[in-house]
Amino acid sequence: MSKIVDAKVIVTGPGRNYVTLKLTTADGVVGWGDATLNGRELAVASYLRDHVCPLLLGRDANRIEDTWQYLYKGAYWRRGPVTMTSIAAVDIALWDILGKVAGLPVYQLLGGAARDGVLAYCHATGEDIPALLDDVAAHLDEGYLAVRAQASVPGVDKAYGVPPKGQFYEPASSAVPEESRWDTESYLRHAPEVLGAVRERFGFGFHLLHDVHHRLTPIEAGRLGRDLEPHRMFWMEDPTPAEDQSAFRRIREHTTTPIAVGEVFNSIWDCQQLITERLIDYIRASVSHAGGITHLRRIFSLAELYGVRTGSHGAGDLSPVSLAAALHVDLAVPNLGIQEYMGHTPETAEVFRPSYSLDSGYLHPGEAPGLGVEVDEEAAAKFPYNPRYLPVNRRRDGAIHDW
Ligand code: GCO
Ligand code: MG
Repeated sequence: MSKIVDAKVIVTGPGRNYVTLKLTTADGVVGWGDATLNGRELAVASYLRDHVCPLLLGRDANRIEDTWQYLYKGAYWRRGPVTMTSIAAVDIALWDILGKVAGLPVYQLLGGAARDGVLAYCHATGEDIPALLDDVAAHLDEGYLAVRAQASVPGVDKAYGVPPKGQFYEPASSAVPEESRWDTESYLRHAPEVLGAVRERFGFGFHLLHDVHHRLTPIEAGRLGRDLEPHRMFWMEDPTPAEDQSAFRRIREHTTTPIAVGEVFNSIWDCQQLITERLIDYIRASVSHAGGITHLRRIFSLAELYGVRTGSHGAGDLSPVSLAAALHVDLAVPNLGIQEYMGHTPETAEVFRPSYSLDSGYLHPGEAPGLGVEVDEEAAAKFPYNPRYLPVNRRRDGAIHDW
């Protein structure tokens, strides 16, 4: 029995906002969990501080599954991003503690490495096609074997995935959501041209990915998928709003372009139909939004049964604690597809010191016991929280569209 004696929530804004949970056991072992929910950070901080931390004190840190069930079933009100991010943070911190106590990296506790490294995909972006091609070239030179390509869309200001010149991509950029205009027809005409230009210039010797960011209807997504078939995509991500699971059947009827979805999912119930009916090829749930290592593993096991591979969300709005947790799972599961990796800002690196590494396009979580991430609380205190919201998308007529 190793009792939890302290539970503390740290809110910090090193370049962007992160919420981190710190659990300490009676033996002085510290575990870290990521509780960041982009744009709704303080709701999770409060859920943890006000409703979860008091319940953790005195509990046995080793009883990870029991704690998960206690928080999930015990709340009565199930699922939802705030609840599931909070449970995830506790779960991730408990796995970190278990690894540190055992003196083993978490992936060893999950059954050991099922591969030598985790295939990573990076983000390439450009204001126009030539700029995108330069960025793809730079990433291929860095050794990446898989590249996500996004470019501006004619007539659409502030296209998803494209940063202002020379800046790191960070969509949650202002205290009130920025508004952008969306034009589906323009996007549908332009996207195949963009991805075709990438293949024309660099060939087929690397994996090419694209994120639609939930903006199409099923039939539009079917058309896009078909137009992208000559470019042999690794996947087309989030083609339609993710909560409508049966909609994916319509996309499937029209295209062989592989489909990935899941970054907004919180539980296995959000993707049960998608997986069991084989409507997708990759499940992209994130460890810190979908109930932590315990629950993500359950989702990935269900996916394995149906031939669906994994592709964990790894955007910069998940902290390095989250990325480390995802990498331990990635290394151990049999059905890994790929891991998103966009890195973090230098300010973030002042607060979080991970031991994962990138080599020749593959990530590895490292051999440090637990998750292998150190958090510098003094550095965290130097970066105050700044409210930042994701943008809102409007169509030409002003109606709200999916962002
Ligand atoms: C991705 C995602 C992110 C999200 C972000 C929202 O594929 O990386 O789409 O860019 O927009 O995580 O907070
Ligand atoms: Mg995405």
